[in-house]
Amino acid sequence: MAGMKCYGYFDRDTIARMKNRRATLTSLIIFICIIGVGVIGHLPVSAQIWPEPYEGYYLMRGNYPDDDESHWSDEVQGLTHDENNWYITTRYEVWKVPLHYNLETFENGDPGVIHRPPIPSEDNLFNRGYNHIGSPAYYQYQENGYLLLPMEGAGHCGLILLNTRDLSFAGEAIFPAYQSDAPWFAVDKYGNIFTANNWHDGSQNSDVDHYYNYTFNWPLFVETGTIELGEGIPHTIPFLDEYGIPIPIPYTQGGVFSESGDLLYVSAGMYDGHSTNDGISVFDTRTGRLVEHSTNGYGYFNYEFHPGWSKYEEPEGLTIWDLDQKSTDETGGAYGQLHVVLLDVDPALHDDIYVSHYSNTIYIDTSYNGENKDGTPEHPLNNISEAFSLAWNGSRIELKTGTYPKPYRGSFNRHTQILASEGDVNMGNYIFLSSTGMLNIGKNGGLSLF
Ligand SMILES: [Ca+2]
Ligand SMILES: [Ca+2]
Ligand SMILES: [Ca+2]
Ligand SMILES: [Ca+2]
Repeated sequence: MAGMKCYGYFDRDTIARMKNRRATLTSLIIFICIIGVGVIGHLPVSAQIWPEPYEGYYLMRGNYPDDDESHWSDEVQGLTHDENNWYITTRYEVWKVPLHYNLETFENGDPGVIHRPPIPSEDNLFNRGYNHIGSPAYYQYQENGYLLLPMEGAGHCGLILLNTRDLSFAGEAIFPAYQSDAPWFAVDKYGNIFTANNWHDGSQNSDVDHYYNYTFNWPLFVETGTIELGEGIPHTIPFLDEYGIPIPIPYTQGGVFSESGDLLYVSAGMYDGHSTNDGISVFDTRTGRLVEHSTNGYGYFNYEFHPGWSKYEEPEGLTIWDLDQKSTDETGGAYGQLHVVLLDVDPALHDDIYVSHYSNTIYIDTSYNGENKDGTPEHPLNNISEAFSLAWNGSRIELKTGTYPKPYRGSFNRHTQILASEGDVNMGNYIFLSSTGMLNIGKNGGLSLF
């Protein structure tokens, strides 16, 4: 059975049946292994098998760059990526930076690095009525990659499209008048564009409590070069709290969908003071409701920023890119899955840049004796009870090879994946996971280990 994968999905009825029997663990192991052999075989877990992916990228891993003043740190607005490159926007310019570069030390002129304004040199942003680029999005249509830049100006805002291969201009479109600002773009898997107004809703001075959905006619664009935007259905989407009540989020700065499209991450805030619901908000796009919000200065989903005097720190854009499956050489030292910009505005001086990195994975190592156990790879927790105390919907718990005490006493009902890394895991002689083994726990199910 070496290398066999074991998977289990336990709904409430299954758990109830299991708890009614004394031979709970025996049933559990048999159930897991039957599913593993009969259904999964040796295939990796995929969204087809697990419709609820693990996209809760909430565990703060660190900052990199970390309060760094560099030639690209002035007025940074956001970032996105394709398979091999970062795309970073500042207020007036765009950078293309291959992933393998160190984000603190790369230079303009390094091979593969491109740095330019978003429109042809004979023209300029101001002549087109723009004074600000927001946080960008990336979309591939057919063979070509495109960078979508939200463009703001006095009285109107628009979209500029660039070819990612050389950041050359590919097209432009203007939004309807009610769209008074376009601080960020999030693009879904179909190429539809989502954005909020910056802080007012265009018709009155109320705080923004919604964002907009625009269709983009990609076939027409490829055929004719014309960008045709339409109103998506629904076109206006409210930000809802966990109870379904609309909430304002003024000063939104970035937005990105998780790969499945199930979650929308939104960053918000302003350098000159705290605003309502600033930080990072995460919405379930199927219900529209808030499922997680970052904390400021404490907790696992820590996005620490200090607006107002004296630091003037401002949240900016964000992107999702899984860098933990790549080597440090490939990533230039970047890590995690969610990457969020924080700009340390230094008025009249050069701004400093932070990029905060977050992960869905809680690490456990029974042999770790160091301090500051927080579930990161550098400071892992020691046992699965500690991990269950920390775990959230959409998390993963990764156990380093070893022998652990009895797995857990109690029940657990968060959507989590438990897996072994590197080698076999023995949990108290009750549960064994091979290096490719894993347990998957559904959001509405539950797991009890006794
Ligand atoms: Ca600083
Ligand atoms: Ca911004
Ligand atoms: Ca500052
Ligand atoms: Ca500075």
